[in-house]
Amino acid sequence: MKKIAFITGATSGIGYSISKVLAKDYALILCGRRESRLNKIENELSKLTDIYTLCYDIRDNKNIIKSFNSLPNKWKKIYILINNAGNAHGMDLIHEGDVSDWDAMIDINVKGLLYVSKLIIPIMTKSNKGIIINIGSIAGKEIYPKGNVYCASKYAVDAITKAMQVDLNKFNIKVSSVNPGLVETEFALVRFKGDKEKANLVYDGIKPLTPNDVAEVIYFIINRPDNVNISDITIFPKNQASSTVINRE
Ligand code: NDP
Ligand code: 8X3
Repeated sequence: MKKIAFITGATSGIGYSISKVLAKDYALILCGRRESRLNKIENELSKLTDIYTLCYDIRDNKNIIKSFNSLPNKWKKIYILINNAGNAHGMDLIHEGDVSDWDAMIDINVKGLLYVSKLIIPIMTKSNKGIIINIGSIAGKEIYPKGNVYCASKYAVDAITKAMQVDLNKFNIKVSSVNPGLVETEFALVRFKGDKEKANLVYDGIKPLTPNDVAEVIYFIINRPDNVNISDITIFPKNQASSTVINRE
């Protein structure tokens, strides 16, 4: 079997594109909550490589552990971990935010990433090799109005990436952080709870990144020579200069 890549949030957007790009070279463990999507993607990509799907909510550590333990031994030799699952929930002034949105962002974007990493890193430290790529965001580099808790969750991802780089350095594990600006996925639809009009405004008048643009950068990072680690990369669409400076036509 090919080397194994474990991808969280593989059911849509960036995670799905990463799965397609990596299917050429790796066997894939694909995770997400939407089982029907996982099955569809498995059907599509199993023409290219071996696929194993794990269906869980990344907030539920017990279930993650159970799913992970259900993997056949040969599937546990994970070489690449892509911590991608995550979303923004709501966009409100700090004192007007919904507490359940805050919980979702901290529990999914931060704690979920930690739960998964805690299971997979020991495999890498034991084998003294591995690549971890954490999907952060420009929101983890600069705060923007009403971004508050989502930004906090992505600043946490940035800190966790740096902490991984320090703690895992002696284990020969490469850790990278990929920080996109505006990418057209289901992200805005989730943030605005299905409100298509609001979601469309996010990309109004610009040509946003596609999820494939981000996946190609990840492919590039993975395929650097053994002595090279891309520590941190920020990717914008051409029309974007920062979280708030966006050239809309
Ligand atoms: P999508 O909404 O298209 O994809 C999000 C993915 O995360 C889905 O596969 C979803 O799967 C998974 N996910 C969400 N919540 C959970 C959960 N509770 N348990 C398990 N899986 C979950 O958005 P993107 O592809 O844009 O987002 C991917 C990553 O990129 C996120 O971390 C996001 O913060 C980051 N990002 C996105 C940007 C953008 O502009 N789109 C820019 C910068 C960073 P399912 O629903 O099946 O569980
Ligand atoms: C997604 C990019 O600017 O919508 O992380 O927060 S932004």
